[in-house]
Amino acid sequence: MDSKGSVELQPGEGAPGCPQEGLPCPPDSSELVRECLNQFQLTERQLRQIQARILGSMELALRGEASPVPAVRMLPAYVGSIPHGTEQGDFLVLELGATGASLRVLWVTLTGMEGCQMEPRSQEFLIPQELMLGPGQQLFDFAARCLSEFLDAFPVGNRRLQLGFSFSFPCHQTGLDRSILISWTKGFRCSGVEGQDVVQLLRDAIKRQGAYSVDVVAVVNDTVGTMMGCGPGSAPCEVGLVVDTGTNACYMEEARHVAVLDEDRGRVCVSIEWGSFGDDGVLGPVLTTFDRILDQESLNPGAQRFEKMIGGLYLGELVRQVLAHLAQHGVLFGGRTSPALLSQGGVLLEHVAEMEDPSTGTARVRAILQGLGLSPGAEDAELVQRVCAAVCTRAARLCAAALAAVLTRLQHGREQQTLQIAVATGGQVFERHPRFLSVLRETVKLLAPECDVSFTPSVDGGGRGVAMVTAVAARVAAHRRMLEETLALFRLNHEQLAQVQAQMREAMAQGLRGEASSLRMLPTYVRATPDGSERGDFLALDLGGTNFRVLLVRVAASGVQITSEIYSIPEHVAQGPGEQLFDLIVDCILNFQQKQGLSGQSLPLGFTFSFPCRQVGLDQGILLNWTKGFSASDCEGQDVVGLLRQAIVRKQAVKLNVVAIVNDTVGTMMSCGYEDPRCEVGLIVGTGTNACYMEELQNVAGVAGDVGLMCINMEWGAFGDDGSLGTLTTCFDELVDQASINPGKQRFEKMISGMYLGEIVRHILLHLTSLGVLFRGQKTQRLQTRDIFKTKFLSEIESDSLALRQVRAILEDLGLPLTSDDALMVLEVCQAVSQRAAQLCGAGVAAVVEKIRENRGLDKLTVSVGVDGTLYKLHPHFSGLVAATVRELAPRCVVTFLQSEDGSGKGAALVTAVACRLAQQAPV
Ligand code: 0WK
Ligand code: BGC
Ligand code: BGC
Repeated sequence: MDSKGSVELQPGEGAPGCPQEGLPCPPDSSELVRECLNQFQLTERQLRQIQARILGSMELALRGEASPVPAVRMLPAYVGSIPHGTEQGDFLVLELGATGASLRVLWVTLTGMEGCQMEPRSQEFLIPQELMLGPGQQLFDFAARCLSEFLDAFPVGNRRLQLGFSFSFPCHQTGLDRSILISWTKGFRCSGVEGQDVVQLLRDAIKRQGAYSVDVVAVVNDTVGTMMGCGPGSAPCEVGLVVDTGTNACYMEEARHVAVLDEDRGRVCVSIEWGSFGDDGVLGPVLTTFDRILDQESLNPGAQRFEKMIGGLYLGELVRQVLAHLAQHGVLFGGRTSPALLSQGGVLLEHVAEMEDPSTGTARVRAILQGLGLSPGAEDAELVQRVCAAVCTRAARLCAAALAAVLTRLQHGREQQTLQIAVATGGQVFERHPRFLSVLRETVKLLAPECDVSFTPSVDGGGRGVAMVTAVAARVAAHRRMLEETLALFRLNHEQLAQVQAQMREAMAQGLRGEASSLRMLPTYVRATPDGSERGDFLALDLGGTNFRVLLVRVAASGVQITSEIYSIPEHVAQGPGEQLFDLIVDCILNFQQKQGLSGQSLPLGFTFSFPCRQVGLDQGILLNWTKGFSASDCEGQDVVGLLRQAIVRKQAVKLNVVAIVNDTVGTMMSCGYEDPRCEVGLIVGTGTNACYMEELQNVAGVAGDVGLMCINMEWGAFGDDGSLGTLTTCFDELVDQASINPGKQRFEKMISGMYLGEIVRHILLHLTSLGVLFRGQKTQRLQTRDIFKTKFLSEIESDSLALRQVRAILEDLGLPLTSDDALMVLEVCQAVSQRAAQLCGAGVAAVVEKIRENRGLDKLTVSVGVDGTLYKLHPHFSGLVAATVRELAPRCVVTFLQSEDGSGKGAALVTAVACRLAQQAPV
């Protein structure tokens, strides 16, 4: 046992006392016969070594550690679930490569009713040899011609048909309908196909044929079709074993053990491609001289060594080689040969199967040999039968060793001591060869005694199995189409985003001119960003985001120091009497002062109030309307600072000196502007969304003066409240708006901000569930619960580091019964919703920076944007998408986004500090 656990097969363990190939053989004919036949004898020890070696290679490949020349390939087949028999409909199946030089087309009708099966109608087409070795396109055109010739017999009309492509060659599958051919095997070697997607080649050929509209929705390996076609009434098969012209097997592996898959639950079908076992030379010691000759003369020398010892394409050839050898040594047929005996392919599987069949009398054997141009004596027939038996028995025993390795792998994978398993078998060797299955069964019992294996011949060669997979694929494809149709509503192109930018520019101009506009463009009376000379201690309040915060901000030469406390505003207070809300705010201030030892002190206070306010001064702001789930009564139309002062009086608290009320966008701009004087835009993308920027005073109607700048709070959350976003809003946006406490309001905000994205996703999931696309169509109570799908889930689900399995964990916590396909679709829904939000936000920022650039008549503008808000900060891709959209829509602006570290409370304190500084400098 070497370090990697693989077993070295002991050389020369063939016939006792027989020298290896190339050494002279003694003249005695019976000795010669014995030496020939002994070469095909495998000891139990050798079979166990082959079993162990195949198991080792399987587990290496599953872990993705396979050597460059993988002994076995372990190719995931993207078939996760065993069809649940409810599949129904008419499906076409095209089989290529399973039975050598023939192609088969089937029409399979699945009734969806257990035990009620309609006989598939099929037609076989012989593939001309030159097509198997010529340009690939010709082969696929031939397949398309056969398909339409087959369909000519059916009343198809212009019905769209779905086809499953059974392609029996080693392929890297990257999806149910995408499969790259690794290498041809068996008698095929067409050019221009290896490394290509064989589904696309078939689709192109069907299109060139142009006779029928056929969708190729699935491609499967013949072993998968065999496993899936496991006859009704028997235990579902979990292994598919094919011994036809070639040989291979597939089985249901635990998904978590397949390294290339990002899966930890459920099982996935893996095509082993064991035909290539031994291509790394490990079978050397048991290969006979005849195996080596056969391989040298084959289309693919050195490849598919294991297959060439088992597959029906080769058994006849091996027998021919041995018979020719014995004849040439005068042991058979009186030393005479025949063209058939000396030419490749002269002896076929059906010859071997019939001759080897104990029930076939010597007379029949001799007749077959005569058919091959030989004149067999009486003894010849018996010896030929022994040769056939030796070759086929070895094949069956080798196949059993490989199957035993699969059974052991299943035991390992399922951590089971014993195993009860159903194996579906398919292929000519099983159908034609009388003893193959019994030798296989016996040897499996010997090599895997703890496994109780039942063998179920697959009905109609796996055609029904392929149809089942096609039905599942058709369902998956239909679901994908419905998902794409739904998400297409959220995909905004450049023109649409440029349109939003232009509409926002227009609304900004109207708002600044004081005309009707969905953008109120509120003057904030903040005329300057901090110049660093501000000093002092300030209290700051920060209301309107996720948390209500009270802050003590110390502005000193050495910088700004902040101490803060977070308080929660319960929903019933945010939506209760205004007095109660402001009383709670004062209680928090008092609590904070007490904790900070500031009780009794009256520090200048800056109030970040993140709602639309018409300011008539720095310390006076009339609340226009609540947003973001707030609706406290008797506040709208009131001066918020007044309401705070009244509460201070009601609470007999020391007279707090409220100096400034600022919007959180302004606070954020000021806070970042303290570090970077180029910061002239404030952006919030959190519970709500909004932006402010430094506008030329001359452009602001209703405010005296036309020199210098003034910060404008755009209140862009309300953009589109005039219906101008109607072309972009979806039915899901309408549902969210209708269910909100301010229907028809804040439409732009409701497509972008954290308070709403989760709800948009939830409505899309409900819609897709009602279409049966998600969660098997089961609408759970929880999914129908408002706000159950938090926006933070989008950030978690879309994080690159989160594998699908974690996505599933989040969704299962929501009590959603889901498959891995569901998890993937939920991820795509989240991506579509957050991408649209980020792009719309980017279009808004592009409108603002372009406005500033044009205001200043600059060819190029360099500006910074101060940003805050949970969604912007926590979502893995949001900020990047916003920046990309701004680069696309405002290429003449170099925009730096500065994430605000201390929130807008610091900004409010700085606005207060500026106001205090200006007040001190103001001439008395
Ligand atoms: C933190 C700021 C605050 C603002 C909030 C927005 O200090 O003024 O309202 O960000 O983000 P949210 O908390 O709504 O996610
Ligand atoms: C191919 C397999 C196929 C097997 C049986 C082999 O040559 O590589 O993909 O399953 O033949 O048809
Ligand atoms: C408010 C704005 C605020 C924004 C971000 C919106 O709902 O109307 O005033 O700036 O949310 O918090």
